[in-house]
Amino acid sequence: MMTRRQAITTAALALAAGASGQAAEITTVKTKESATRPAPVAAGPFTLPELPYAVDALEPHFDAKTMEIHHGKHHAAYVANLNKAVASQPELGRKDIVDLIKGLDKVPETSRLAIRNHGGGHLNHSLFWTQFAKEPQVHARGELNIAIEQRYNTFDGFKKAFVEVATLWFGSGWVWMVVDKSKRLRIEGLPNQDSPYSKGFVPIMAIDLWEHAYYLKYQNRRVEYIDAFFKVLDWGVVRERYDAALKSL
Ligand code: MN3
Repeated sequence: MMTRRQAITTAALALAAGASGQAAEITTVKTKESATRPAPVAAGPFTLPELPYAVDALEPHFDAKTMEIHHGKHHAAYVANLNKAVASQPELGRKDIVDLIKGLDKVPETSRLAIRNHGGGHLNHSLFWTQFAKEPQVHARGELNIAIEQRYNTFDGFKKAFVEVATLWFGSGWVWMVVDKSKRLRIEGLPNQDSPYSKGFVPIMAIDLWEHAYYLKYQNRRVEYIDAFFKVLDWGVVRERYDAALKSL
């Protein structure tokens, strides 16, 4: 299924390629295929991003079944409900998800809570999947490591502080590593699907502490889940996000 934006891009590519070009042929086939498929539930401008690895890539730390349900059901539901929330407001659907969540206070009050919850859920999970790797970089490097050592003395000092907040976090929510407006690193716990972007922070790493993220494998053993999280967290990605955050602030 193509989103409206993809459809526009595809149409533009077809025009650019011309009627005899190879790209135009491929486009024709794709259009025919998608025309025969049933319309998905709550289709709209926002789409579920694919996982950047196989569902079992993070085994044994994150099991395939949890990944499948977490991504394919939970994240998909946030996307579907976000599409419902913007269905009557096409101008909101045209926004980038980060801009939409950054400007939550400008969203009409009637749909603000739905967008905060489901838009936040979509954005948070999109940031979550992309920070892991099968063979991750297990230690921060570069400017990020310097900043961590300045703020938390050592890399392990940071981890200890983060684990403590994540372990003690009460109820559904996320614990984030963010960069604040003064370009300082902070650890922030936020409830539900609230996003650091709505509070003026730039998130660079996060742990999902909703039970759906770990209960199937770890049940009430949250500490083991947090430990597993750090086994697959790719500090190379976190460093890239940190460098980008410094430029954007
Ligand atoms: Mn989740």
